[in-house]
Amino acid sequence: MAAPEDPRRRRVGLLYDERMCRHATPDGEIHPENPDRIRAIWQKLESEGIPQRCIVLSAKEAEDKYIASVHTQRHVKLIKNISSKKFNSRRLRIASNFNSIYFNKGSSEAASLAAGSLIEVSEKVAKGDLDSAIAIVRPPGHHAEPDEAMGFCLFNNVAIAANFLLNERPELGIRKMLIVDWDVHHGNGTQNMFYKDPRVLFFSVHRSACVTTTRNLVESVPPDTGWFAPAAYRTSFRYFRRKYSIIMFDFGSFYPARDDGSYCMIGEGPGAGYNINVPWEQGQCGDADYMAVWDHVLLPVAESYNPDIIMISAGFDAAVDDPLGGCCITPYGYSLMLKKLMGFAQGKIVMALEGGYNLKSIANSVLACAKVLLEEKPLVGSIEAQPLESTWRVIQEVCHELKTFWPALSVELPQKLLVSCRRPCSIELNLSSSSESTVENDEGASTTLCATNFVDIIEPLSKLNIDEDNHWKAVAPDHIPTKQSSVVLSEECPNAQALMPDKNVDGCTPWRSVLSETEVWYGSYGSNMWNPEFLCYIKGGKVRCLSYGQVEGMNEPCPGSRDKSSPKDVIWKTVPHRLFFARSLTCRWGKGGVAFLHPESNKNDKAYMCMYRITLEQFNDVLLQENSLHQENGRSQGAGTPLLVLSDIGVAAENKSLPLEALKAGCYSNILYLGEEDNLPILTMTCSCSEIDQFRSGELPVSGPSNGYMNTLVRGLVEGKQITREEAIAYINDAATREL
Ligand code: Q9C
Ligand code: ZN
Repeated sequence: MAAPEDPRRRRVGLLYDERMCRHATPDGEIHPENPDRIRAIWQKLESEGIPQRCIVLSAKEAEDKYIASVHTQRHVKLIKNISSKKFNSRRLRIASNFNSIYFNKGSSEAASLAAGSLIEVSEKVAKGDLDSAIAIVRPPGHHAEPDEAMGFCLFNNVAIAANFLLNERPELGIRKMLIVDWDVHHGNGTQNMFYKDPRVLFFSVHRSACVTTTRNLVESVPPDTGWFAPAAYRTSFRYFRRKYSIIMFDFGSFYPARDDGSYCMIGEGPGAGYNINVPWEQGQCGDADYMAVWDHVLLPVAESYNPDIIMISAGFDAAVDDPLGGCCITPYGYSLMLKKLMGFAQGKIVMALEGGYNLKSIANSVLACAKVLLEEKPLVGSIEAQPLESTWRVIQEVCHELKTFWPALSVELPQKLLVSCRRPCSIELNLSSSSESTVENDEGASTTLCATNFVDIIEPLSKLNIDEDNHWKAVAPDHIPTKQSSVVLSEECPNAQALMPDKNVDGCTPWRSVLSETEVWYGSYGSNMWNPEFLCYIKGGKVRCLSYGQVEGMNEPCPGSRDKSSPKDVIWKTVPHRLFFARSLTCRWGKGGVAFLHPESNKNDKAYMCMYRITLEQFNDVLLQENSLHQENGRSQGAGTPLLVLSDIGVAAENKSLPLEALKAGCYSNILYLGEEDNLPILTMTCSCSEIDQFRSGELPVSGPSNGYMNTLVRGLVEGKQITREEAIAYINDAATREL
């Protein structure tokens, strides 16, 4: 609490309150978002004597009316009351209705304190009582939507404070604010709350959830390597992987797995141009990538916008060694990102903790930021790597999207950068370490190096010279992709490994390695048309966590495939088959029918199909999961013989369909051969021909899709850019109502 004697000394507010540690999992279950996070940060700052150099504040609960400025009354009431006794019996069930949320007896208070803390420090910074502030709060806030808690977030702390300054304290002169969200996840809640508001420029850099069609980027496999010739094919597969692993391996979903983190989301109405998303196409982004985005996007825009205050949704889950993020920002990187923002808004900066799950990484990163705000010593450190090739591509897309609003973004990036190389990344190192592992941070060691001028330090970044020799050198295509995806996986479905067949077989069983050399198109015509949905069968995951339209009973986790690498390509096609809905209850979708394709073709019918290029090994794993056999039957099934081998494809090709005896208990026991694309067979799974008769006779029920299922189908079709929403609805309705 020491009052600063030196009048030039920066007045930095530091807020921490032990009461926010009372929000914890109800049953003591391990969770990344746990009380130790803020304790670890506080202890680190104390051990470095930081609190003594700051103005230490404690938390106040936010008043309901301020929270209700961005949340619905219903949501405020729920979160405020969820910890009370009368919710004891319902708390667990209510939490399970939200995506990635838990509640206990301390949650209501902690949530109000976190929001109140942000109001408190923001007001003081806006007034000028403080130059800047760090609020070490939890639960985090940026995922919280007006009427929904999600992603470990209950109230949207930053949005509440931003709204407070703009609407409740106009006399403080805050008319324009910049919110920088550098948490590794998209700040969907904050974006939403100010989407039409030009007074808030929202900038988020995050890993992307959006699954883009890579077809235009990916060459097709060279001709005359037929799918039936695995040996010949191998060469092209290797070649393909080497060439394209970069753009493919992160292909898939990253929380929150929605499409609103896209750079196309630029704001609406008067807010158009005031929403900027920078979605990374892959993990591994680090200091150099963030600096590139700062230099080429954020800073030029901030310069023109000239905000009155900057709020940072400062998650530290893009930090090196974070168990969820997969990126690698060092404490020095964070300090640079922050330092570069201090040139705006007269240095009025409010930092709010969001995510960040490696205790050591977050403690060291916050420490580095605190030192920057205190401005006591010049920054010290260096950035070794160069931005990834994909970073320049993303920057280019973002600039293209926004240059009409921000002329400063019109400058062409040097062509050289766009065809640049990628750098080596210590990804293996990062992934093998958990939060318990020792992290040698360079904070202490590097203080011996001393730069006198800030410009000296950032200079090397602008010179990021491209080493032509480095081209593709660091790709390491054979192991990066799978390792990278397994990080995401373990978060999505911690039990995935346990559910996997073959779990204790070290290395690949022979059939797996053979079938992994062949690729097929898996044609999906149901919920799997929506990419994140299909990726559950590859990466693993709780289906319901990823989807919006949550459906009752849809809580069966998918173990994913043994080979978790993403589909190599996605394309759409229509096929002359009848789509229909049948069965009235499934464990995965609850009430309502599921999609089937009539096994026989009919030239008057047309069904949309989203085709994923995967290996035959993966197809086998998908087949098991789609038939829900991985649990009851998985061990013997998976470990023993595959359901579908190369010669079966030949049989299917001849007869157009192939019923699989081993799957006859499942819904989709019949393999259809739908032709070829790029010399690869197109396969799908549906019911058997005899079941068609049973559906017709009423022996087996025919039933339209439930609302949730319908939503997923429409989403898949619309996001696949095949048809409009209206057309999609009409298409599904027609399939659901026309007589079989
Ligand atoms: N399918 C923040 O960092 N992941 N939130 C759950 C379940 C949730 C992260 C995955 C990640 C939330 C503030
Ligand atoms: Zn996060």
